[in-house]
Amino acid sequence: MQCAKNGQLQPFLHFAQCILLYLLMFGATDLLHHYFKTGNVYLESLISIQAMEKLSLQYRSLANNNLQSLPKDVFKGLDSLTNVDLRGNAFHCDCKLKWLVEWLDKTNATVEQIHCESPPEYKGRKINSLTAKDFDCITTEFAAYKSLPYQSLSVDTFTYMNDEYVVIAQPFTGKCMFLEWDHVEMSFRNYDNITGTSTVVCKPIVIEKQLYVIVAQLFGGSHIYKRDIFANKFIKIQDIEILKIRKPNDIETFRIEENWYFVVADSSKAGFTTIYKWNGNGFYSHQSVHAWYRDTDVEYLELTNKPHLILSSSSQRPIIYQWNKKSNEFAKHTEIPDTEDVYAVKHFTVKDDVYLCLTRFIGDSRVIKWEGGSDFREIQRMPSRGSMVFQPIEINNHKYAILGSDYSFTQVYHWDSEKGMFVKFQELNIQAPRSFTHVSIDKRDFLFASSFKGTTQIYEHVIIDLSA
Ligand SMILES: *[C@@H]1O[C@H](CO)[C@@H](O)[C@H](O)[C@H]1NC(C)=O
Ligand SMILES: *[C@@H]1O[C@H](CO)[C@@H](O)[C@H](O)[C@H]1NC(C)=O
Ligand SMILES: [Ca+2]
Repeated sequence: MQCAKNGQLQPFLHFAQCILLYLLMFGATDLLHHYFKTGNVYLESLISIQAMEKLSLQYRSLANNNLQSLPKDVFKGLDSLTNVDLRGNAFHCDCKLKWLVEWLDKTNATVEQIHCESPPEYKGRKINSLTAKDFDCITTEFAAYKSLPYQSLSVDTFTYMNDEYVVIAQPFTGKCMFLEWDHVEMSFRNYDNITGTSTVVCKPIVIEKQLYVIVAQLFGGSHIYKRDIFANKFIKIQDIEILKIRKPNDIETFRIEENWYFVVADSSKAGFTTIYKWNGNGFYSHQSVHAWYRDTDVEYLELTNKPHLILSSSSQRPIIYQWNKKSNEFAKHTEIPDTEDVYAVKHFTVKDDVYLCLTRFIGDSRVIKWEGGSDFREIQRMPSRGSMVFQPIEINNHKYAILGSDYSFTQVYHWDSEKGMFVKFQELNIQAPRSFTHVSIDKRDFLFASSFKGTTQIYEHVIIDLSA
């Protein structure tokens, strides 16, 4: 029941109820009894609820009520309180009571000593010995935002002409579908498409304000497109050698000393994983690193300021290549030991430490820490059931790792910096997920989850204050 609206009281019939409710709400049953016994209810003289608050409600007792919590703002506006008795209750000291701790800290009223009854770690603690810092009330969640009615493989985000875009590879319609953010409607809308066949990866790369898109296809070869600003469309500028790239599975882009590169992992037996370099007019093959291995994934990262590539293959352990400054090429550096059947490797950092998420289709996916050189230490294992992606993601200082599954729920893990490992966080229902991509627009954070068999899902990363 709303008793006051815009400072005005509701009609008189409500008014009497409001007074009653008000007194009951604050447990001022003594006052209530007193007023009704003596018939001393000066309704007419009460102009507003605020006026009543300023009346003589200086002493407030909520003692011996077995209360576990108190509604927030129960004392709001009661500036004249001088005594509050909350003894004899069974307070549950969780986020819902955080406001009381803050209020106790700043009120001038005398409050009798009170204690927490629960949770166990706080049982017997004096409530006024707690501080707001004792309550960890901020949590996050990936909340369903929208589903897009098509299957997808790669999802990438990029900034172009000061706007944020998303490009999604649709294998069955053969499209690279571009989405842009509508700042007025606050939603994603179609921007343009590049139409082809069996598209597996659409990789954007912006070089000197010019947008290029590497479109990898299983059939009909792979191509490079350029955004033509004047014609306002994508035009094909280049084909990628069909002899080297037969069955592309993954593409990464990177920059080493002012030069732009991309690398295509090729998963056919006769293909070559190849690095291409931008020469000002087009991309030219720079180095083929791996032949005959059926590479499923490539990862680019820098370790002690040196560029590295990690290649995952279905036929052998992940191989790490290191950039050689003299030859301007990658050279084999080491391999990750004791790791068979790794489908993909992705890295993340915690302070200066580099960690790797290793995806395995069946068995256990793993998190390992790179201790320099050829030394790795296992941090933890996660059971995998048909996993094709294990993606680390950082959103506003929260670190996650998302393990997709073809046979069960996708598991979101959250990094626990005290434990130095991931802990279970949330389950998502996505059919055959293939990539997870963080898209940050207008101070909002989205997670795009591609799906090979169902609909592409968008989640919004939301922050929840449990004390609110
Ligand atoms: C407590 O008393 C001080 C000094 O009289 C005053 O400045 C302050 O506003 C009071 N605080 C509250 C919450 O009423
Ligand atoms: C891109 O494709 C979608 C459907 O797949 C269509 O609705 C949209 O109009 C296309 N956009 C352009 C610019 O052609
Ligand atoms: Ca990759």
